Amino acid sequence: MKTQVVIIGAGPAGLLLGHLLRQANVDALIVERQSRAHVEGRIRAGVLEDTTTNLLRRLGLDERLQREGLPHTGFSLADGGRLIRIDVLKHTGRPVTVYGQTEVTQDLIKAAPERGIDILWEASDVALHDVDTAAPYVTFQEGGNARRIDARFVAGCDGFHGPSRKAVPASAGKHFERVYPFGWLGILADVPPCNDELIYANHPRGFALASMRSPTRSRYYVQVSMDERVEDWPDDRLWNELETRLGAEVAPHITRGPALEKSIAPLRSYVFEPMRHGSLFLAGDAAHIVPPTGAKGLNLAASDVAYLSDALIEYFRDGKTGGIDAYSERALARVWKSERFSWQLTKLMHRFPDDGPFERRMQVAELEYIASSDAAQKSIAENYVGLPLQADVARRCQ
Ligand code: FAS
Ligand code: PHB
Repeated sequence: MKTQVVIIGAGPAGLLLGHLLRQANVDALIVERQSRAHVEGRIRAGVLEDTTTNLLRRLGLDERLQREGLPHTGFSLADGGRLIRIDVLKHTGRPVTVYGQTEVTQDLIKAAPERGIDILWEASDVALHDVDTAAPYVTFQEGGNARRIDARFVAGCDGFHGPSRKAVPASAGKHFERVYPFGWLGILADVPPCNDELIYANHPRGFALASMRSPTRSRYYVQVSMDERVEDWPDDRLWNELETRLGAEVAPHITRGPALEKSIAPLRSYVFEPMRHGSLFLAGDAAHIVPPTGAKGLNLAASDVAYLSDALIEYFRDGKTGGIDAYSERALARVWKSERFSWQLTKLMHRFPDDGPFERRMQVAELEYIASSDAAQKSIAENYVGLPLQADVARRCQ
């Protein structure tokens, strides 16, 4: 098989890229390891920046998002039972939208066939070849048959554990990583949310987050140590812990119900540089990971793809290489600012096992400062709604 861009991975990054390239008549093929049902069933992110919703609107794939997405003008930080509301609309003029990554993925997959986007599901042993040449190719097994796709470029959108990043020679790449000494135990339940907006809570027993997917479906998280297992957390224990950590004001509004999904996600900050090697471009979790505290993971994948699609379209339409040559530097500039915000909010809102009284006093002082300073709240707000894309790319992505 031959195409212009072969995309590895049918997560948000790969699917958005495939749609944006197709819309500009650039040929692309998506190769995905899992089944369609597996990908469509994943429960992950919940908050979209307008960077992401703009891309869906530009693709004409925001009909369900407009109908079911929940615009949020703020969120709260809770500490010692006190809620500090960050009014993102007042400080930035922009809202965020609560709409699950699951829904985004389903919308993009559903629209693929009618738009001539081929997704090869259940591809195994995916391997990248000759990425440092102008004629790279990808091999894989599909239904027991060995397959090969030749392309001009390879887009590695295969997440943290995929093969693309590993196709970059060790001498050509740099890793930056911080692994956190805890994870997030998440529960999804068909119960009404306890609050109209998200609440991030710092409690002596650890962090908790009250989020949602719709007026009838809630998503909650508690910080747990890495030696804990989902089996250690029957639903009642988790609901009790959420009531304790979210505080006496919120607890009476928590409605309990059976878990539709319950899982523990590890937390890490990770960046791989550069995000391009020869004919291979990395986008999304294949190149970087953030702790979900800042709701940046999915949105960074979208901003990477805004830059990458813009660059590849320029190359195939005008034969220019300015965009692809600038891709890594442009994407990383936004990635590092989101890494900083996610790391800072994680440090502020979690209890670290090695922290002592001084570190706790720093958290208290920072929360006190945020509660009393418009400037501090504006800073958090502009990072939470998403820092701007480079102006020329932003204009084309509207
Ligand atoms: P993805 O990991 O979503 O997609 C990569 C795709 O590549 C997958 O479909 C995978 O099957 C495929 N793939 C992997 N190896 C392959 C191979 N060898 N061949 C072919 N295909 C291959 N972000 C938030 O903002 N908020 C959250 O609450 C949040 N919760 C998360 C919970 C979990 C458990 C995880 C793992 C991540 C969470 N994230 C969250 C981050 C998440 O939303 C990512 O940022 C987002 O999925 C990134 O999208 P992609 O880059 O497309 O990567
Ligand atoms: C979610 O609803 O899954 C969610 C929301 C905000 C975050 C992380 C996760 O920061």
